[in-house]
Parts: sequence; C-alpha cells; structure tokens
Amino acid sequence: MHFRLFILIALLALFTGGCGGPGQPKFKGTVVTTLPDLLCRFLMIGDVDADGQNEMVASPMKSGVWVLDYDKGQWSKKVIDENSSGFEHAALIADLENDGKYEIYAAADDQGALKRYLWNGSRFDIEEIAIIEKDLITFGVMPGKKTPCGQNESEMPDLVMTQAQFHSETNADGKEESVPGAARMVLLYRNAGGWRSEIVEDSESNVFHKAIAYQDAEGPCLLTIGANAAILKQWRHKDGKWEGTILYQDRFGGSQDRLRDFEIGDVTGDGKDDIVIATHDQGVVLVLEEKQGQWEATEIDRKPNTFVHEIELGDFDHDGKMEIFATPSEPNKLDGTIQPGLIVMYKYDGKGFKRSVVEEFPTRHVKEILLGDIDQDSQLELYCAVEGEISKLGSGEGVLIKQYRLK
Ligand SMILES: [Ca+2]
Ligand SMILES: [Ca+2]
Ligand SMILES: [Ca+2]
Ligand SMILES: [Ca+2]
Repeated sequence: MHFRLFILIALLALFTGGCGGPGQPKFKGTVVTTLPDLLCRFLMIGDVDADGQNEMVASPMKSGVWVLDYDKGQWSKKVIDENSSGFEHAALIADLENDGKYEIYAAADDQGALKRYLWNGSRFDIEEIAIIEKDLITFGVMPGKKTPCGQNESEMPDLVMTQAQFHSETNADGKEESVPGAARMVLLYRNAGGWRSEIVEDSESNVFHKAIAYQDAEGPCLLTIGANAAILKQWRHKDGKWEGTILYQDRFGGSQDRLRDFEIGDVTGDGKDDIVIATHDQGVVLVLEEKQGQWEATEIDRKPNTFVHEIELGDFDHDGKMEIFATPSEPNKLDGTIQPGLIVMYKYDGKGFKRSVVEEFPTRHVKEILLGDIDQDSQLELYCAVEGEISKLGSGEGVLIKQYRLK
C-alpha cells in the first residue's frame, strides 16, 4: 500500500513538477513595477527619448500615459500625461517618419483625441492629431504600412484606429440601452498640413478589435479581426475605395463569437507567415496556415466559458523558432471582482503545439502580454500587466507589471 502511494507520489511529482513535467520550460516571474490602476491593456517597448536605450510605455485605463524607465537593473516610472484615459486606452510606439526617432500614440477616448507624444530633448511635446467622437471605444492603434515609407504603400494609411461604435435604442421594456453598430476603423494619412482621416465601416461585425498592415503577392493590404461575427478580413484599396474580403470566419459554439487579438509570424517553422488568433468565449486559440491560397485553421486550445485576451509571438527560448503566448481567463467582469486567469505558452514540435503554463493567477488575471528586449541583450523577455482587484485598490495595490525569464 505504502509502496503504491510512493509510486503515485513519484509519478505525480514527475508529471506536475514545476510548471508541468519533464522537459517543460520553467519560468521565473518578477514584479518590476506597479501602476495605480485597475486595468492595463497596452505595454510597449521602444527608445522613446532617443538616448539609445529602451523604455517601456504603459497606458492603463485611468491613470495616464506612463514611461517605465529601465537602467542597469533598476526600474523607475513617471506619468507623461495624466490627462489621457480610456476603457482600452489603446497605444502604440512607432517611427512613422522613419527618421530613427520613435513617437508614442495614445487613443484617449475619454478626452476625445488621438494624441502623439514626441520627445523634444527635455520633455514630451503632446499634439492632438485626430478627434475621437463620443460613443466609441478604440481597441487598437496600429501602423497602416508594413514598413514606414514602404514601397508600393503610398495608398496605405500611416495609422489605423480600430473601434466599436454605440448608439441608444429603446428596448422592449421601454428603456434606453446602448447597442453596438457596425465595426469601424479610422484610417489616418499624414500630409503636409497635418492628418487626413477616412472612415471604413463594416456591418458584418460589430467591432474591429485590431488591424495589421500586411503584404502578400498582390500587394499591401490591411487585415482586421471582428467580433459577433468572428471574421478575419483582408482590405485593399481599389478604385478609390476600400474593399474587404473574408479570409476566415467561424463559430465556436458559445454565446459569443469574437476574434479578440491576432499576431502574424512563422510559428510552424516552415518559413511562411501564420496567423495566430485569440477568441471569446470557448477559449479557442487558432493557428491559420496558408495552403494553396487558402487560410486553413487549426485549433490548438479550447476551454468552455473562457476568454482569450491576447497573443504574443517571439523566440523566447532563443532556439531560433517562435513561440506563442496567450492569456486565457474566466469571462470578463467589469466590477473588478475575482476573475482567475493564466499565461500559457505553445511551442511547435514539428507535429503539434505543446502547451506549458507560465503562471496561473487564482484571483486575478492578465490581459496584456508583451515580448520585448528592454535591456537590449538581443534576448526577449516576457512582460505582463496583472490586473488589479477593486477590493485592494484602496491599499495602493493596482496593476502589477511582471517580467518573466526562463529559469
Ligand atoms: Ca531611451
Ligand atoms: Ca508557418
Ligand atoms: Ca523559440
Ligand atoms: Ca533582453
């Protein structure tokens, strides 16, 4: 009996040891700083003050735009614009002029403006470059060209804001309620006088969660993901207008069919780009591979009643191949109460994707993850924003910014 118990314990130790068994990667997580906020959907890394060293930029929900400085192992933080906020507070670091200097862009939905932050040598100059009208949620700010000043990309926008729009309707009980309209994106073009904007709407879904500038054999295009319905579309500029075609559409069997985040990269190691997608609400993570001009989907994960918030791709373990990171959690709660979640990694072994857990959070969760190289040693670190709990905000504990490395 005791011997059997010993064997059982030995087997359990073998298969659950550390982060889940023999050969499994082990991750070491460290809290590098905190933010006095409940949510943070955007972390970015880049040299935004042109001194040759990378900073992290964070745009949490309410507390402004932050620069998190890293210098010889020490982190410090400062808010560069307190008066910038939004439910998503989408932001971007990009060098749109291709002059070697990086700008920060942030969609301040609450203040009704897309702002640009440009380092002037001693502080950030803030410029409002586009209006954001009321009753919009901006989910993403992305470059509209695959390469800044890219070839054959003259018809492509410089920036894209992806949005959901809402309007009031009277429901069956006679009450006013806010209902989503058509998915919306604002295409922004730099010109001599400033910025020109163009709106593209698509009634086949009720939000564009994200857009990515892409280039295929036919030329430059934008890829978008939508929700309810869950559609991946390709947009090309033809005869003066934008035309969208469906690359992939599916239903997952739950009450929501949302494509929530996507990234493009070669995760199968065959030299061809794949598209990796996070979905609500059945915990599905998808890898789309292009085969004879069609995008074929493979589900690499699924769990009922689960939202997958973000995808990150990069060579985290330095073996020359990209890994996939994702952040599943229980469905969203807007009241800040307990919503457990985890960070997972998937690694292609030539046949399929092996899943390992980076960290499990029993009482809170992560939406935003980022692979970046803040110490510029050419090795990526993984970062995340662990969301706060309302019950603990008063005690000063808000969003935790964590860094992970392999043990
Ligand atoms: Ca810097
Ligand atoms: Ca591939
Ligand atoms: Ca790798
Ligand atoms: Ca590094």
